[in-house]
Amino acid sequence: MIKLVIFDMDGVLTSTTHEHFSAWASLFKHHFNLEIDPLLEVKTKGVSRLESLKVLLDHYGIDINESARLSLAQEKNIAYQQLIAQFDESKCLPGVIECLEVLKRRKILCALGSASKNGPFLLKAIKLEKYFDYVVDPTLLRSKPYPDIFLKAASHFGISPQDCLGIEDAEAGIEAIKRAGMFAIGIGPEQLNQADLKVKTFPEISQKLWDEILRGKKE
Ligand code: B16
Ligand code: MG
Repeated sequence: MIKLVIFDMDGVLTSTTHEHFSAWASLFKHHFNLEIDPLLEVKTKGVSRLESLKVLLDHYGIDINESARLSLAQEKNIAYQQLIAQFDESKCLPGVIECLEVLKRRKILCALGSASKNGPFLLKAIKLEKYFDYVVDPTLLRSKPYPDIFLKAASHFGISPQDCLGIEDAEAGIEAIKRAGMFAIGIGPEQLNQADLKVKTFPEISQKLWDEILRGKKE
């Protein structure tokens, strides 16, 4: 029986993928005069800021020290925050509010399990804060695909991972949910083969299907 649902942010509640990637693109143009390949976007999805930077630096064979990395990551974040400054409730992805209402009616706990340190800001901006019982702080935890973020949410409530469900749009995130021993819903355009259930958008999950999933009958 599912007692806790852990939501990812980017690609699940709202989409910030474009904003993250354009902030990286301006940074690489400015510092290295490089146009970053759009195909790299998928590799930066769901992983932490520093991991995303590593993916891009490794791809272009750029070797810089730790303090230069931290400074680039900080600069990227300033650019990113400018791009999301005007986010409001119109940025919620289709069916998100209806899904949160279903869970609230059934008294199922909800947590945010995002790799983003901007998660609390976004949750407030898109007016979903009232639906969430807990927000995991990813600061000291290992980045997805490690299961830490999902396990932290479960342990906060003392709920067994098998009574938790995670919802993710990225390969790294689905792997993290499965490594945590939880039921994984994959959402969005990617294949996400490891997911227990894969949908393109929330409205695809009917009331009947929610019933089955929440009762743990959907294997
Ligand atoms: P920040 P999610 C992830 O969000 C993004 O998909 C990823 O591109 C980003 O690097 C990461 O958050 C960290 O974000 O720089 O704001 O701390 O999918 O885990 O909600
Ligand atoms: Mg995501």
